[in-house]
This record gives sequence, structure tokens and C-alpha cells, in this order.
Amino acid sequence: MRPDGPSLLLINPWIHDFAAYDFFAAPLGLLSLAGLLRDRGFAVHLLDCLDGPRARPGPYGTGRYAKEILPTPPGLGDLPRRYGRYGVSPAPFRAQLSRLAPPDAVLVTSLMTYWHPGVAEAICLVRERFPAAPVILGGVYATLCPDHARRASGADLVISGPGEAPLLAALADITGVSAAPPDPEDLDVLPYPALDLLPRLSFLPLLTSRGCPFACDYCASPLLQPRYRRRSPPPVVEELLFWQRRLDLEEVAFYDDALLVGADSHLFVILEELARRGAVFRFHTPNALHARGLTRQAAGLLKAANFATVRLAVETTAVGDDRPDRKLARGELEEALANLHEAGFRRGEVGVYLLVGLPGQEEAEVTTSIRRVRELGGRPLLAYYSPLPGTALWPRAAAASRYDLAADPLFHNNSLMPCWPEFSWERLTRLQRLCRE
Ligand code: B12
Ligand code: SF4
Repeated sequence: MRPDGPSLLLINPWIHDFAAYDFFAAPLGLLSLAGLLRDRGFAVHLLDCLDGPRARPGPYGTGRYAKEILPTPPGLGDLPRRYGRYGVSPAPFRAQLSRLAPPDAVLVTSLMTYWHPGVAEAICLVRERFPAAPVILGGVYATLCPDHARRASGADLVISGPGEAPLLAALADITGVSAAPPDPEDLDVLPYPALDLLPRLSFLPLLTSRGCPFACDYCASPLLQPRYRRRSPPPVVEELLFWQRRLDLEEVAFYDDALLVGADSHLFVILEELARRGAVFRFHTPNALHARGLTRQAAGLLKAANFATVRLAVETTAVGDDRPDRKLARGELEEALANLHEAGFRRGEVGVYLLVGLPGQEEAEVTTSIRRVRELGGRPLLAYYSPLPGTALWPRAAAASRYDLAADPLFHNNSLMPCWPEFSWERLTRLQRLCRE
């Protein structure tokens, strides 16, 4: 390690939105790159615009972000909700910047496409302070909306897709320091994500694979990580134990897209090895598990390993050709919930995500799904659909929307229910009430 190499300032930008809740959120893509850059001799410093105490703390370190009200952007004014900036105030952010020496480059990450104003604001403040430092933007927004990002973010360079190799190449141009990129086929060669850089971390975000072997019509996973690859279990175990020793944290949130695929040779091996080593963790699956993988054995192992937040990605209980995915066949949800309950998860404890607001989706289909999940003892949780360019569903989404989706990623905001022309708050409240009844 040569921490005296070129200096890089990494930024996790603000969220600008109508609503935002920290549900095991961490900028894992940026932290992974930070780990790699540090390993290759760069000196990295991170500023997190989402730092600071949560306005309303929830369980396991989750909670509502602090919010400052902002004017609602033009075109979104029909939503009776207050728009705002989530995270720290610009003044302390400026103060933090003012204490730093000029970096050789600034690296900014991005997540939801419709959070782009927060990205542009962070870049604008960085430029005020370091006008000569080149700014490189990557992440989900940069990957899914690269043209918009080039036009609107203020970055000098926008990198789409997995950042490892292109970022090292760009930094070689900027700093004259060349570093070998990791083998993209072998996730085990990647250094650990630099979790120690985050000023506030209440859980360990964990990725044991990249990409997804499925291709659901509404999902951008195949665009973000085009190939499905897994790490081998031993380095995953070592990473968890390393960060637990260093950061003294017990909570772990899996970010994998398809954690239960091939679990016999992957997740279960990881959990068994952790148990053998006497490790104590509490696991959370905010990004959800597939019902298909929840056999009796799997449910028992999750319970024994101390999985506390279990969410299932079900989207709709309809089975057959109408589904926008191939994730669920007849009987699989029933079996998964029965197995989880038998393993000791209480009725109402397992959250079941139902996707709402798909183009052409009938309200009746959602109510049927909610009722079915409740009958089975699951807790229905509505996940509002966000249309994403490049996905199979995008053309139908754009045709169904009352917004010009292609004109501005702001219209991808799931709070707008952009693809439900007949959207109303009464309708949504009705559905939410049905979930809670
Ligand atoms: C984990 C995850 C979550 C987690 C936490 C996310 C977080 N960090 O805060 C949870 C479960 C909380 C979550 C929630 C939601 N999510 Co989510 N989530 C993901 C997921 C599966 C992985 C993101 C991740 O961390 N990947 C791991 C890292 C290693 O990859 P990465 O971030 O892409 O980083 C790589 C590159 O992007 C790049 N890179 C990243 N930063 C930088 C910076 C530079 C300078 C460079 C050069 C490169 C670069 O290099 C990195 C390494 O290769 C993605 C889908 C996916 N497969 O990516 C969806 C995804 C981002 N989520 C999505 C959605 C819709 C949501 C929800 C709205 C779901 C809902 N309906 O409720 C909520 C909203 C969250 C909120 N706070 O309001 C959408 C995006 C929608 C959009 N319009 O942009 C995605 C794409 C899934 C999809 N539907 O296709 N999510
Ligand atoms: S929705 Fe889930 S299963 Fe489908 S492609 Fe996306 S990550 Fe994979």
C-alpha cells in the first residue's frame, strides 16, 4: 500500500426527493472502488452527504434522513408532497471541503436516476472549492442515463457500468500513475470495500455476488452488472470477520440480487463457516430474497443464522404468462412462507414486496396480491415501480406515462407513480390501508 500516491476525494452525494428512508443504505459501489484505489496506492478521502444523525431512528441503525425543504422541480408540482434535500446541510459540507487540500481528482457516485439534482449540487459545491480538480461521475444514474449525466451533472467525465477498469484508466491519464485493473472474472481478487471511510456506519453492507442470472422486464440489474458472478465463500467469511473486528458491528445487510441461487454451494457454506467460527451476526435482506429458494432446509438455516429482516421479492402473486418476471411459479410463495413460519419466523414478520404502478397494472391485481400475502401470514409491503431506460418494460412504461419519461430522469421517481395514468392518493391510501388492516 502506498497511501502517499495521488489524492482522491470521493463523494456520496445528496438525495433530492419527496421521500427517502435509510433502510440499510450505504454507497457500496463507491466504497468498493475506494478499497481498490487504496490498494493500488491512491490516497482516498470520502465525504458523505448522507451523514449525520437520522431524524427519526429506526431499528438496527435504519431511520429517516434529515430533510431540508427545497422548491419542487418544474413538472413535478402535481404531487402533494414536499420535495427536499436529504442528508447534511450544504454549509457543513462546504466547511468540510474548505479543510481539505486540493485533490488530484474527485470521484462522485450516483444511485437512483431521479436523484440527479443531488449529484449536480454536490459537484457544483466541489467545483466552487476545487475548480481545477477533474470530476469523474459513475454509478447507477451515470450508467442508465449517461447522456443526461454528461449534459446535466457538471462532471468532466461520466463512466458507465462497473467502474474498476475504466476508472483506473482515467486516473492514469489524469495523474500519470498507472495501476493494474482487477480481473473482472474473478471477484475474489477485489480488495474489501473501504467501509472504514464512512463516518457513520451501523451495519456491514455485503455483496457476495455481482449481477443476476434472471432478466426481469422492469429491472436494470443486467445493465448495471452484465454478468452474474459469485465470490467464493471463504473470502466472504474473512471479510465479515475482518470488518467485525475492526468496526465492532453485528448487523449485516446483503445487497445481492439473487442471494439464494445455488445456495448449497454459496450462502449456506458462508453461514455454516461463520457458525463454525463462533461468529455472532444479525442478518438483513433489504434487497429481498426469492421465494423459490426458501426450501425447508433454507428457512431453517436462515433462522439458525439469525436473519432478522427477511424480505421476499414477489412483485405480484399472479402466476403464468402475465408476470413481468420468471421469479415465481405456482405454489412457491405458499411454500416459502410455510417453511419460514415452520422455521420459527412469526406470522407478519416476513415482508413481501409487491410491485405497484407497473404500466397497465390493474388495481384489482394489487389488492388480490395484498390479500393473498396476508392470508399466507406474510406482511405485504408496496414497492413503487420506477421505470428505467434500457429495460424491456421501458417502451411500455414510456407509452403509459403521463410524464415525458425520456426528457428527464426526474420523472422516473417512483413517488410519482409515473406509469399509472389513473394514479391518485386516494387509491394509494386504500392499498396501503389494505396492507395494514
Ligand atoms: C442494494 C440495492 C438497494 C438497497 C440499498 C441501496 C443503497 N446503496 O442505498 C435498498 C434495498 C435499500 C434499495 C432500495 C431501493 N432501490 Co435499490 N438497488 C440496490 C441494488 C440491488 C444494488 C446497488 C449496489 O449497491 N450494488 C453494488 C455496487 C458494487 O454496485 P454499484 O453501486 O452499481 O457500483 C458499481 C458501478 O455503478 C460503478 N460506480 C459506482 N460509483 C461510482 C463512482 C465512480 C466515480 C465511478 C467511475 C464508477 C462508479 O462501479 C461500481 C463497482 O463496479 C441495485 C440494482 C443493482 N443490481 O445494482 C438496486 C437499484 C439501484 N434500486 C432501485 C430501486 C428502484 C430502489 C427502490 C426505489 C425500491 C423501491 N421501489 O422501493 C428503493 C429506494 C431506496 C431509497 N433509499 O429511497 C433501482 C434503481 C431505480 C432508479 N430509478 O435509479 C435499481 C437499479 C434496481 C432496479 N429496479 O433495477 N436498493
Ligand atoms: S428483479 Fe431481481 S431477479 Fe429480476 S433481474 Fe432484477 S435482480 Fe434479478
